Amino acid sequence: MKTALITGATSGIGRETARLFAKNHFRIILCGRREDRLAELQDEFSALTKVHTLNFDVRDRKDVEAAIAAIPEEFANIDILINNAGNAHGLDPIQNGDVDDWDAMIDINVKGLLYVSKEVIPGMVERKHGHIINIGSIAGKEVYPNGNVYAATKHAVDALNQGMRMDLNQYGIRVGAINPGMVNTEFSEVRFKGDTQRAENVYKGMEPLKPEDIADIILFVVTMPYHVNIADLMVLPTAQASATMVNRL
Ligand code: NDP
Ligand code: 8X3
Repeated sequence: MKTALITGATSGIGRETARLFAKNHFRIILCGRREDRLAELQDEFSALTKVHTLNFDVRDRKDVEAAIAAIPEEFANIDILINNAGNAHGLDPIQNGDVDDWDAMIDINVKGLLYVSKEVIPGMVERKHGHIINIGSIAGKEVYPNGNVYAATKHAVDALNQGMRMDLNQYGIRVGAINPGMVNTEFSEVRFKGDTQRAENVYKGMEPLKPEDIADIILFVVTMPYHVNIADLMVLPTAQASATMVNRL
């Protein structure tokens, strides 16, 4: 039974990946800040597999260290790390950007990913075995107007994905990124700070990806034979051709 640690498992892509992993009998460690949701998911998935939950904010380095260090023995040998926790905060021209939003995105999407990786990688190195999947974005491949800092964080994820793959190559660890386009999750609600109307408009007149679509791809990636590493994958809704080109009805 493989063990997978999924950050951002309380919503969207992370939650659907957790659900699919549970159905496929992976042992899962679910991380997030919303404790009530973690408890619900633990209840739901425990009927299917072994589940452990970790409640921490990826921005808090000490909490990340303590939570991962305290993982029970049964879950301690992590085979798969899904670096998924992340969000956009705001969509503003650089001259109007909110510095708190910038801090949040840099601290969560980049530093948080590093803090978690730093705690999980040594075990993989020791075992000479492991698989890290970094959830990037189309925004890690191209920049779009007002996407400035979010795109910078996802470009950083793209760079870290390449760097991790190089540094961990000698230990036989697989590292790859999945870079989605528009996925209908809580992402836009978070970006627009709870403005549900504005969030819904993002997907108006087009069919976005569902988080289940990305979960299916993650399952495919992690179940390929070990000599196969899907290093970098971009996944778009059919209606989306680039970050800014979307075919709307
Ligand atoms: P959601 O908002 O639905 O989920 C985000 C997840 O990240 C939640 O589980 C949330 O949990 C967790 N999270 C956010 N901030 C923190 C934090 N400070 N500490 C710990 N966990 C945190 O969005 P998605 O599922 O869409 O996003 C998942 C990933 O996919 C992100 O990295 C995003 O950038 C990327 N992505 C999304 C796309 C989209 O269109 N939806 C497209 C391309 C990439 P909690 O709040 O409980 O802590
Ligand atoms: C999320 C997709 O286009 O808002 O990463 O950047 S987008």
